[in-house]
Amino acid sequence: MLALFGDVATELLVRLDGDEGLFRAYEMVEFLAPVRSGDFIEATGVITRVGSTSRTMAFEARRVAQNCRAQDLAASAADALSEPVVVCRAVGTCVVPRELQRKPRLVLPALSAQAPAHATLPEPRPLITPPPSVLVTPPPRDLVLTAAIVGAEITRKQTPHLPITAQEIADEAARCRDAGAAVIHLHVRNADGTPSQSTELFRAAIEAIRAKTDVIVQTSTGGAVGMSVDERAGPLGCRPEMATLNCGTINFGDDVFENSRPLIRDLARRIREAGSVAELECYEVGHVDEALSLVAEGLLTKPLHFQFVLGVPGGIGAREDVLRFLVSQVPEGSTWGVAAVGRHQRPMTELAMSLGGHARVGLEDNLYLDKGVLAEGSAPLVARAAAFARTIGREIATPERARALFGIERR
Ligand code: KMH
Ligand code: ZN
Repeated sequence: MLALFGDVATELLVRLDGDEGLFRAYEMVEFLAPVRSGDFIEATGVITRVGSTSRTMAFEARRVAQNCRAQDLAASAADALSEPVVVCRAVGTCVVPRELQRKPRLVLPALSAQAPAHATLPEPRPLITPPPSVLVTPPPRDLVLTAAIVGAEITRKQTPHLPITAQEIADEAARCRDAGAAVIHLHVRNADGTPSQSTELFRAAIEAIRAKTDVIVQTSTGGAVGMSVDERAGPLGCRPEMATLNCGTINFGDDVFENSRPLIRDLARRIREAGSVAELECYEVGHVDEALSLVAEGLLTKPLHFQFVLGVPGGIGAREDVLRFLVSQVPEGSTWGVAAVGRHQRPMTELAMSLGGHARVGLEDNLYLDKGVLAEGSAPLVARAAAFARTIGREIATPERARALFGIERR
């Protein structure tokens, strides 16, 4: 496993610094599951911190296929696993002396730093055959990172890093912008921390953000479960650059997040009247069809921007086959991103970035940087996503570039 990680580290350093660098030390290595001969292991890595000469990296090795070991089958018979098994994780630090750091030239297109290791096949076979739309479209270079920094459901009890006041929200938005976010998905809170869709609270938060940074502010029209449509539409009074439009009802944990067809149409009209660009939140496959109905009815205009929200208990699962199918459903010329819940946030957003999509991270969807380690705000999650994006050759879009991609007029 460590030999694989060494190869991954070398590729990451070549991509970042144009130099192979040196591996200095592992700070942590966890062996999580046994590896046997005939297992097919895929190793990936991401740069999590860049010092003046040091580069810290997090690695993961997954078993993706294994030998059948059955007496009635050929010795070479192997099965692909429906879910990869994480067999090893590690964190290590490499060094590239200053004089060897140079701006790398991208010679060969490659999607990610990966070291496939197996004895019998020259190339790892994909577990699922990608639909043609995914295969033939080279990933766009620009990648928009959205930071969902407040949310409506998480509490200060769960994490002390949740911003509540307008100033705390603006500070966190600026930190996320510095880490690579172009869009802030915004909810606001009352002073006691409860969720609110008050126009005035949104205005205060947006003004505080504007005073500090140039991010696109995307206000929620989902609010919190149980809010009325008028309440949910509150932030549209601020004429935000962007606003979410939730495209269907789902079970949301033990609650029901109601988005009846009349309510969706009502909010779509209000978003259009506010001059905001809609981000289409889809928690189920049918929600994509609903968005397309809105286009047919003249309530939405292309280009469309979809956000696939994966892994909400009661909604569609956070799985590779699910994402590939959803992507195959969006019309040509659309953009799409992934927001995934809890432990799914990192792998599913990394998959989205590898497939050419955009990504949303942040405390609204996930509180943890690693198992049992609270993220100190959303900015570290953004920084990690940005580091991953760079390693696969994607360029982090500035807010200006994101405005151009989504057809937003600056306000
Ligand atoms: N709080 C969730 C029930 C959105 O912002 O548009 C809905 C939500 C979606 O967060
Ligand atoms: Zn939200």
